[in-house]
Amino acid sequence: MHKKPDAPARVLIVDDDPGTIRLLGKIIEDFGDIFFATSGAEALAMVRERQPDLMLLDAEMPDMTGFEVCETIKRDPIFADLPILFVSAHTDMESETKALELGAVDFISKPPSPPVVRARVRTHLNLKLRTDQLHRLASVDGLTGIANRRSFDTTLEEEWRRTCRAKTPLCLLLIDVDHFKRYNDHYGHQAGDQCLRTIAAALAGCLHRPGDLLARYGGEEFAAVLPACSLDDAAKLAEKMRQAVAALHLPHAASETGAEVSISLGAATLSLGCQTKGSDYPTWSGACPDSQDCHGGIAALIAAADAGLYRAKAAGRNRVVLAASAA
Ligand code: GH3
Ligand code: MG
Repeated sequence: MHKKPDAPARVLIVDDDPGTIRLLGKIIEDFGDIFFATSGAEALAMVRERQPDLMLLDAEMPDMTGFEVCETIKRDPIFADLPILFVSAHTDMESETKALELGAVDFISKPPSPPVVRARVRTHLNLKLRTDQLHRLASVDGLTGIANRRSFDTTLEEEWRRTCRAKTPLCLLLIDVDHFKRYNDHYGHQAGDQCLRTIAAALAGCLHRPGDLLARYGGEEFAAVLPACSLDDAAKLAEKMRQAVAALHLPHAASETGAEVSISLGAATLSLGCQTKGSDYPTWSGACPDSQDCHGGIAALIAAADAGLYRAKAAGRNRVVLAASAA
């Protein structure tokens, strides 16, 4: 989990002894937003709810030891990056080795020395900040500021698995700018870049649900991953996107479609056990990829949306086409 740049650092202190919590809290009080948990179960709930940037963790607690807490967090891919610093009276080599082997970044002995705690917390918070920056750089498209292809691939795979578990529909939109080569040829590559930025912002403005992802799929092509969304709703959203780009009234004197920039869209769905009876729209039902077929299934979903896009282009562009069965 990565925090927004410039937000204050969030540090979780976990200890069953309120005295130690008070002491540690006082030592690092100026480091950001400090909050506490007095048991392992409470700590795990807080990690999920408040997504701390760093955790100071007592090794010995009655219900669940710090080692168990650490192991649980490191097993969860969403929270595995959380830097955990053990704070323990057990300064033997065995405890320290165990903590580090479980994925902790540091081990501080009790009673805690204020300068040592401050120095170590500062170092690991700085590292966490840089890791977050790198994650952001690795997942954002440099030109448009929306998610990049890498992010799209990861999200689609995660959502595909979730869809198969939850049996809720998953929709995919592929969006392509019409006659964009001609746009570049006519207005120049820099104007083309600006046009892509403007279109990306307009498309992003159409998405409001937290799970939806808009990404630059490549060149002048965008993609939207829409989890738990019916094909009817995806079709409405696709049409809203088409209209949002039309409403920009960006001149395109070289376009064959009209005098303004337009987009074509293909929509497809994966719907396992949740097909809408009487729907006018064709629905693709793939095999459940809990088996090894995950990548094949994702490829088929993309191919189905791509087929819709191809038909939208062939039918005259500036339109939405819902994909026929890809199975
Ligand atoms: P169609 O309506 O069939 O999609 O035609 P098109 O011209 O849009 O499609 P084509 O694939 O022939 O051309 C895509 C163009 O998009 C060519 C390429 O130079 C341009 N393009 C791709 N990425 C970028 C970019 O990052 N910036 C700019 N300015 N142009 C780009
Ligand atoms: Mg194009």
